[in-house]
Amino acid sequence: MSTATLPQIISYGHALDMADDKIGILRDSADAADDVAELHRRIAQDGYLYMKGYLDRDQVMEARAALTDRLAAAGVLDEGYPSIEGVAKPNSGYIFKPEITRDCQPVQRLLYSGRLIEFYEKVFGESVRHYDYTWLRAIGPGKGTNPHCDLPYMGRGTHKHMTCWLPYGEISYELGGLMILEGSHKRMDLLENYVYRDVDAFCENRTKDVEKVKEGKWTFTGTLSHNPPAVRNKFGGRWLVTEFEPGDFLTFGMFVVHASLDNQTANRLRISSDSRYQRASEPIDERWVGVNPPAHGPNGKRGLIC
Ligand SMILES: O=C(O)CCC(=O)C(=O)O
Repeated sequence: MSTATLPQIISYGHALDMADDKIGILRDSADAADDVAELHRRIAQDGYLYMKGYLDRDQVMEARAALTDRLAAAGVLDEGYPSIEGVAKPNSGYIFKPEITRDCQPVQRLLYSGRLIEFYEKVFGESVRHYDYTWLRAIGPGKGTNPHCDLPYMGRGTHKHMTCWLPYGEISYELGGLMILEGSHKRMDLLENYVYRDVDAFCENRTKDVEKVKEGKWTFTGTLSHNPPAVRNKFGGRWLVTEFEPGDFLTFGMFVVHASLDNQTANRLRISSDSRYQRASEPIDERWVGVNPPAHGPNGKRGLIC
């Protein structure tokens, strides 16, 4: 696919620069699915693998149906439409609902058994452990996610784990999927003062920090920037985008800068999950383990003397 036919891409309220050296298309690695050495080469080089059509489309759509039923029960869908269409109520905003994945067997099966787990076993070369927490996003019209790396949110165990971003349905440029900043994982010169900071760590000898934590506020949100074009100008590389289909997934490491396109539809929700996988032999971040993981709540906070 050439970038010449791309519509204007908007992310976090900013129009991206559409010049060929500033925007590109995610590389589809489905062709290398059975060649582990090549997958490793691409992870090292690109920082990500976009596996187009790798998963069973029907299984993904079954998971979508289960999720949209739960979104309907949670009262966030417009009742004038069949729930499977995922039509948002007006002003629905950015809906984050990890809890609806917990007892949702079609989602649990899709993400944590079968083809996806076998894929990570192949990539990691050993048994795989996944986080028990599943980030489920149903993003209404408006802004998507701002540029960040994942490590600040999940860096207390291994740093070699991977995120799997998975769309539940077709995601056009208008509906707004994930985008990756090309080569950003290699820019440790620009990342090192940002990426190792833990969003749940705070200075317990600083009254202001302690007050914020008590009020349930962040002292550091993990955001790298609110301005995707400015991040690109600083890091170089291109923002890499695509239109997603059910069966696709995009996986990447903890040091890759990514963000999402804004949802420019009138009323559709963009439904996706992000889940995490690591080598079973490596330490795991305790915030994401258990039936009801601590996550970024009070039990996830860590006081430091700074
Ligand atoms: O879906 C999104 O908008 C953000 C997802 C994300 O940041 C992630 O998968 O790490």
